[in-house]
Amino acid sequence: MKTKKAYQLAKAQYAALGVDVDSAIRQLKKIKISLHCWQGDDVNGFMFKDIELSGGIQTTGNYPGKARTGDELRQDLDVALSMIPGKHKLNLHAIYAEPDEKVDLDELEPKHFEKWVEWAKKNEMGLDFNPTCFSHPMADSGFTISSADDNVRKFWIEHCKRCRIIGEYFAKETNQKSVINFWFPDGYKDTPIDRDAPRRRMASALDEVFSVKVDSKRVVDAIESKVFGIGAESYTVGSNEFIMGYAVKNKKSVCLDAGHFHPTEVISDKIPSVLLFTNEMLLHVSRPVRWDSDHVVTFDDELKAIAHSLIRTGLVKRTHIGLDFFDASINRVAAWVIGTRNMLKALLYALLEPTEMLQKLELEGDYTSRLALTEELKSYPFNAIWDYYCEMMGVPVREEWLALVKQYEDEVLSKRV
Ligand code: RNT
Ligand code: ZN
Repeated sequence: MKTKKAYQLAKAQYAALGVDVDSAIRQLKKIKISLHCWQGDDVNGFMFKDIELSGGIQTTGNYPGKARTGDELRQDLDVALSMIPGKHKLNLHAIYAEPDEKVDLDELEPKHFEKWVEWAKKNEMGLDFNPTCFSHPMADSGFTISSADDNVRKFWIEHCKRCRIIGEYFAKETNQKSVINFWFPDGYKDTPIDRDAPRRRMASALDEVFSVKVDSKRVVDAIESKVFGIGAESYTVGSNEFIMGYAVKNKKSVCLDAGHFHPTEVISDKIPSVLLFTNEMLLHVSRPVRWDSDHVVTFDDELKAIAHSLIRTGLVKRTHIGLDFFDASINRVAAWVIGTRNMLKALLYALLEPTEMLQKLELEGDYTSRLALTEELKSYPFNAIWDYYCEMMGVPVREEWLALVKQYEDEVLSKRV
């Protein structure tokens, strides 16, 4: 193995600090990342043609080669997955259904996702799910399940109920838990008079959605808060307090999206607090640049802090790690590869920390040593362990993957016109 020599030297350096590198690798191998299908086609889906993305989210760029069909998206995912070490999950949105006939969101059934299930089984992957409460005429008012219009509210409640049945089907078929994430864009552009009624309506709509009995051992319901979206700058029904309160009261999971808080707030600090009062959690790892701009996840300080929060405490066992970004200005397969490899790298980086030793220093009040060692650790030969892990798992080492993505772009993506 070409990475072995550097790995052995690095291993010895970590061992001197009391870090067991092989155990870190074993732990990393078990962690699954849920790849979001929507990076592959700019959140378009296959159910409706030429629909504009709504709900206050936006994809920018028109890089050639986006997937137009389920088969193309699966082909692109296969390529991305061949460059990502480990077995992972796919996170589907409802609009990625492939019905034979025209159906609407309130008519979706498990059979409309058969092709995805077949693909997931073939790849030994789990499937997570999301109702799509945007990019649809019924969401044009800016409100979905908290709408004051009975018809609109009923439509979205029905859609969400069906999504839970579909999630249960995914879990049964793949024999892995399915996390269903509920996010609603509901809100006002300008200052509302009544900040209370929409929240009451959202709470009772959620009660109705969750009244459908599904196997709670297999299906995890998560709800995602947001501070604001484009066009809903003044009021968001599903605010952080609303979502936290609802989840804790009703024993649901919270989804923390890295881009859904004020710019100086970080989810790495929220993780332990949320998990103190809930059983499981979903993360939407994303990278906000000034706002919820959903940039590709990079190996930055907050990503490392998220990984530390999960690993140091063991909370990773109760956390479902999903990704959420959509960049149409670069090769979309590369976006998946970069973001997912970075998430895994950050987890490995955290796993290679002598946490017990640092914790002891902290308890003893030796903050000088705590700072000195955490800073020195930043330049330990972590990359040698990562390279070895990639080679061991049969995926490209370092930037080798880039040439393969470029080749795929030349041979396949550039022909999609
Ligand atoms: C929107 C939320 C939500 C979406 C996906 C597509 O701000 O983050 O999770 O990004 O459902
Ligand atoms: Zn999100």
